[in-house]
Amino acid sequence: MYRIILHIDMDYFFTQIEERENPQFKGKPVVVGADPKGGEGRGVVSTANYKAREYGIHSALPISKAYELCPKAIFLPVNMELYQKVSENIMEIIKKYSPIFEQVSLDEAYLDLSFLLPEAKNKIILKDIIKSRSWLNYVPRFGDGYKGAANLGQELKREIMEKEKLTSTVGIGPNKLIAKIAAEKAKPRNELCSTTGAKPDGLLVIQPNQVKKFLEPLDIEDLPGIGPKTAEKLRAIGINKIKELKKLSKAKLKNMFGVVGETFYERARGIDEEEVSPEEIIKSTGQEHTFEKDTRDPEIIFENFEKMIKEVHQELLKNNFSFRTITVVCRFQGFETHTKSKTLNIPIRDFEILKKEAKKLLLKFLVENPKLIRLIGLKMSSLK
Ligand code: TTP
Ligand code: MG
Ligand code: MG
Repeated sequence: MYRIILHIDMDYFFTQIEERENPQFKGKPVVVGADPKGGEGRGVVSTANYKAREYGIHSALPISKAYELCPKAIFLPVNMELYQKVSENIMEIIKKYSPIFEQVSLDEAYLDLSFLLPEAKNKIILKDIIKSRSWLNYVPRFGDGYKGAANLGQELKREIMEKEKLTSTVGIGPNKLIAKIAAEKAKPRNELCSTTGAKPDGLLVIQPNQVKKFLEPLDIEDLPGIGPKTAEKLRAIGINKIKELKKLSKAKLKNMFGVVGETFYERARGIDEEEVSPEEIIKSTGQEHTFEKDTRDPEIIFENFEKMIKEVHQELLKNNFSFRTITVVCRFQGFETHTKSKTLNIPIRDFEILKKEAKKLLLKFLVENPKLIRLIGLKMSSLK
């Protein structure tokens, strides 16, 4: 089905909020994350503003490394309460722009804008959604089709700036995949948007007939789902660009990467049927814990892990969610990081099952790898 999807993501979110609250930080490198403790700190960077990124600092980097790269940066603790409040305010603004809204993280959301399509009036599904509110008034206000979507996107950015004094980036395309990549490419931190030649100004529209030309020159790691490990395997056989990835058959990709390989085949061609789904507002929840010292002491490890299981479970109950997938993260000495997951047949919320499955996963790490452990994490996803 022909659709128009918008993706919006706030720029350097946590640090931009800190800059807003502390105008004296403007123009200086700012890092939000764990305490660097003069270079001895053991946690990671949550995010860095663009000035700090010039030094090579980015999300998930060890805070000690960030300190080494730029000791004069302003290092701030994570003020989650503030960021959450700002996030709520922003989401309230975003969801006014379409009846079909999905929040994917604190600073990111999708809107289905298909009601702007000239033929939308005739579509029964859309009619139903539109009935309750006068979404079709948006057509005379913004214009229709992709042009209308671009105008709506600009207006959305402007309203967030006016009310929250924060910049954001918008991507628009025929599906979630293209909208997300478009937003990534339009980020003001990218100096040049190589495929279009346009200067990224925080909004990029990719129409259906532009998808192929937009995707093919991009790097394989620009494709959501292809991380450094997958990319390494592909680069080993000479595949670096999406255009090159398209030479591999579905069977070959499945052979190399299992079922997800098939999605790479679709994605390389800009195909993504996933709906903007209002129900799954939070897709995952979890926690991480970095030990004061790398350890193999089962008492320390499991005491922290059980505490984490309890807290994450309580968070789920509070939000009235059940889960299907349990993921355990283990970071060993030297920052080597591994994850293990278990997906259940049906969504549940039972504490005992969670505890049993999560501990089984962690135990596997301990059995398979003799190294000291630096960090453990627990994540629950496929939330309902
Ligand atoms: P992102 O949207 O990934 O990053 P960002 O908003 O900081 O920068 P960009 O302009 O590139 O979008 O993440 C949103 C926030 O989520 C980020 O400000 C901090 C938090 N976060 C973490 O705490 N840890 C992480 O590893 C990542 C990726 C994000
Ligand atoms: Mg962001
Ligand atoms: Mg984001």
